Amino acid sequence: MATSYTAKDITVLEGLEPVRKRPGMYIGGVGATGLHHLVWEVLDNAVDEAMNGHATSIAVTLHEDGASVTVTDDGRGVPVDVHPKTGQSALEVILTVLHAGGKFDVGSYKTAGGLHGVGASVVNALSKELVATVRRDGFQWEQRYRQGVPQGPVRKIGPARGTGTTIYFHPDPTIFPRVEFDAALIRERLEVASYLHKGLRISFDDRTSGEKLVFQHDEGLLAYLQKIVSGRLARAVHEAPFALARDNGLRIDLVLQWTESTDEHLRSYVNGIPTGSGGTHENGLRAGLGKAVRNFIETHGLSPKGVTLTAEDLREGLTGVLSVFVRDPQFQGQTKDRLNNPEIVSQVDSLVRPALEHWLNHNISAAEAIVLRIVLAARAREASRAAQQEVARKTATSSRLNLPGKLSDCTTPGAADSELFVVEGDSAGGSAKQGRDRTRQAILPLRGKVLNTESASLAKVLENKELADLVTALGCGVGRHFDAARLRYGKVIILADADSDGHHIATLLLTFIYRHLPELIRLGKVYLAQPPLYRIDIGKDTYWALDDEDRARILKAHARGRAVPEITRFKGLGEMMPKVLWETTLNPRTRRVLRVAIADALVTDRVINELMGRDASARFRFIMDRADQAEALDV
Ligand code: 0RA
Repeated sequence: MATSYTAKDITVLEGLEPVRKRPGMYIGGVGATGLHHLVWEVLDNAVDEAMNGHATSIAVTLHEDGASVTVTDDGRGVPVDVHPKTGQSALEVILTVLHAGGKFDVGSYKTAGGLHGVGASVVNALSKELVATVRRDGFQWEQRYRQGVPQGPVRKIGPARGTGTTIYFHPDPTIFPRVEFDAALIRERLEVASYLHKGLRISFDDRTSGEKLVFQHDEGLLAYLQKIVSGRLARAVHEAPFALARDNGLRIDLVLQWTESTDEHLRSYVNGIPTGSGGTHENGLRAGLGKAVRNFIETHGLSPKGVTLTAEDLREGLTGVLSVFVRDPQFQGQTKDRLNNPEIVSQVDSLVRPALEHWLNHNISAAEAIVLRIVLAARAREASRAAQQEVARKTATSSRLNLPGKLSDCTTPGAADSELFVVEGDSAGGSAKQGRDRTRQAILPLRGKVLNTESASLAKVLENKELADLVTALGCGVGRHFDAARLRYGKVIILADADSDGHHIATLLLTFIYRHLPELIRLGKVYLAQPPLYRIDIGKDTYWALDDEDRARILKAHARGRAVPEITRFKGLGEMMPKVLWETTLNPRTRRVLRVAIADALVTDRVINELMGRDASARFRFIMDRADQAEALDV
């Protein structure tokens, strides 16, 4: 970083008009993702100032309107002195010149080129209003902008103590169709940043809800790992996690802990940006980890008899966080969340392998517990493979004979508009069977208890008759044998009572699908039926209410000045006449169904984990909320 810094150091590249003309080119779109990029951009600048050792604290405010944000840091303050030649201050240059951040110095990690690190000028160009405030040299300075255009020079507005930069901005509604920030998303991002940059204090003042939070973690990634592991309700198989922190050439921070959970859970970041689709840094980690663990197992003669360890076995139950800082990151993939720099593989590999092997050799009790866990994974895999093959064999020969006895199939299975209703309970199943359109609607009643599959292996899960029947009826196989092309229905619709038992069973089914048939959700095939809870008769008219709120709404809208409404509460689907069930819940023309979507795989995964074993209705509410967001109402 230069010691003295003025406007002349910043290369002037181009004006801001292209940004307003084609915002998508700079922030990846003008939807919610693009909108939030503006916050990440301003935040990244403040975090950079902290990473370079000049700031210790960042304060983020989401204002009451939910449409404007302020980010303050206690760094050096952007220089405001006007350069004699250009007539501009560094502040103005940073805010009006594309790609001028003063961040091209060696040793800084700005992510030029991608969706991130496009510079504060892009935020400015896309804001109907932006106010920059700088504290330095004993004074406070301010400059105001509209749509990237300065409304005047930098003004000295009074004395000030300390130093720092504050950016207030309100995105331009003529660019963004919907200017409404998601407080939860911002909160999550800030929390993660506080883990990735240990010691950094980040406060969040959410004035849309009145919530005030402070994130600060002196233990950094270790604290993050602890939170993830306990949030997943997974027991660690060894005490202290493996931790690696290096900063020569490549800055890398890594923590790993093996748990009893059956899947692998790695969160990775590049320059503080989540890389949900992994990439070369994750590949390097897997390579280095594989070699270190195998080497340890071989040197100590711990290889199991009769089963070979796969790469997946080595990582079963592994929970970890990987953060790397890469000079010129190239992001790839539809959502630009996969790192593509090839050189990173060997760099990460060659840092991880020796460090992990050394750690295993010096933490023998942890190492032994890990090897035990790995061997267990291999043996369980062998057992589960046999079970899966059994199911696959049954599905492959899926003639009528092999379908579950209690399935009332439709006459056109396999058609795009065919539907499988998974119905709780026999009597409800009976009504559904009578009320349905039998050409395209199949009914599978579930009698017994559905297993809580959150922490069960696939082999165990398939021992559950109800779930095995569901898999057989679907015809698409499960786990590694999943094949969407063999799916026997266009939609899978869960139909459960509108009470807490119904919610519970729907949650268990969704958990099973989310864990073992996630493709079904990704393909948008899974739905929740919306049976009514009340029948409301007013005079000759009949209305159906999904819940108490709906009931109140209907009464308010239709009951005034008319006959006394007659309200019937359904105790369960079973007591609904088949015709009524058809009209309210089954008939594609009149019903409402909610499509289940994975809004954010990480969040969903975490929330399902956190909520399992607790209040069933809370869990259900979460999933319903998510389903709502899919805004896919069937008409
Ligand atoms: C250019 C030069 C200097 C600081 C900064 C920019 C700076 C930028 C941002 C963006 C957010 N917070 C910031 N804080 C500082 C160095 C100034 C000096 O040498 O005193």
